[in-house]
Amino acid sequence: AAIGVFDSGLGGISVVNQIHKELPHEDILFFGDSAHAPYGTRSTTDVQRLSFAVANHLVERGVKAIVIACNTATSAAASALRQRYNVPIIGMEPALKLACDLGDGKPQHVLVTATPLTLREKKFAALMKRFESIHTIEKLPTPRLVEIVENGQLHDSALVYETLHEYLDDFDLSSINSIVLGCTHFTYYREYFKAFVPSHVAIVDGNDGTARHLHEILRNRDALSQRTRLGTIALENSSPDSRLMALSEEFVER
Ligand code: DGN
Repeated sequence: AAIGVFDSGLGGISVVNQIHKELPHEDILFFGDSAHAPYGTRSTTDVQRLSFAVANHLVERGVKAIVIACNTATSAAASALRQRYNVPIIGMEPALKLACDLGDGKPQHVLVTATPLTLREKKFAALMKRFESIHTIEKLPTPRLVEIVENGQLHDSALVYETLHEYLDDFDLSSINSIVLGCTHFTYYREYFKAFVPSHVAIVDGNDGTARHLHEILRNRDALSQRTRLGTIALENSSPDSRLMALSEEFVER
């Protein structure tokens, strides 16, 4: 059986790529819900309803696990999904722990970028609570970075830099230790962020941690593929707009 992966749109393909690196013999079925993107500016109940629709589809396709390759859908729906389905549900969260750990015990100043929904949900508040007594954590909702990916404008560097200016010019970046890319769409901006911020600022995301977590869960369940050939990556999208499929194919690293 394949591993099911979904996102509100195309950001989750970056997680697919990381899973394929971590578990090269697994088949992966990715579903991008671009017809309903973005999730990040919707209400929690809306995102729950949409997540259930996608998870139902993946379970009907017989997947052995579901990775919610979206911080937003994880915040809103992961625990509800876990109650409904028997397959393991692997979620994501902004990689705040990774960012704080980079300081080797020294207090860190961390800027967390994510969607508005992720940053206002209880899940993120609980995560922040674990670290804010020692570290300085600032939240920065950056929903336009989702739109640029979904509109296929990621190569428009003038637009990207203009957007980064809008979001980041109010911060004293020289005092920041790291920026967390707390939305799977943002990982495509890694090089832009690197070029934009002072060189001492680390850029971290949760893709690697999610792929390793999935690996561990499948291993514990004895559910890893025993094949030796390379796994396949299949892409699906809810949008009838064929440009989104073409864009999806560009993101995937087979
Ligand atoms: N890719 C999603 C995330 O990681 O939060 C959100 C994208 C969106 O729908 N705004």
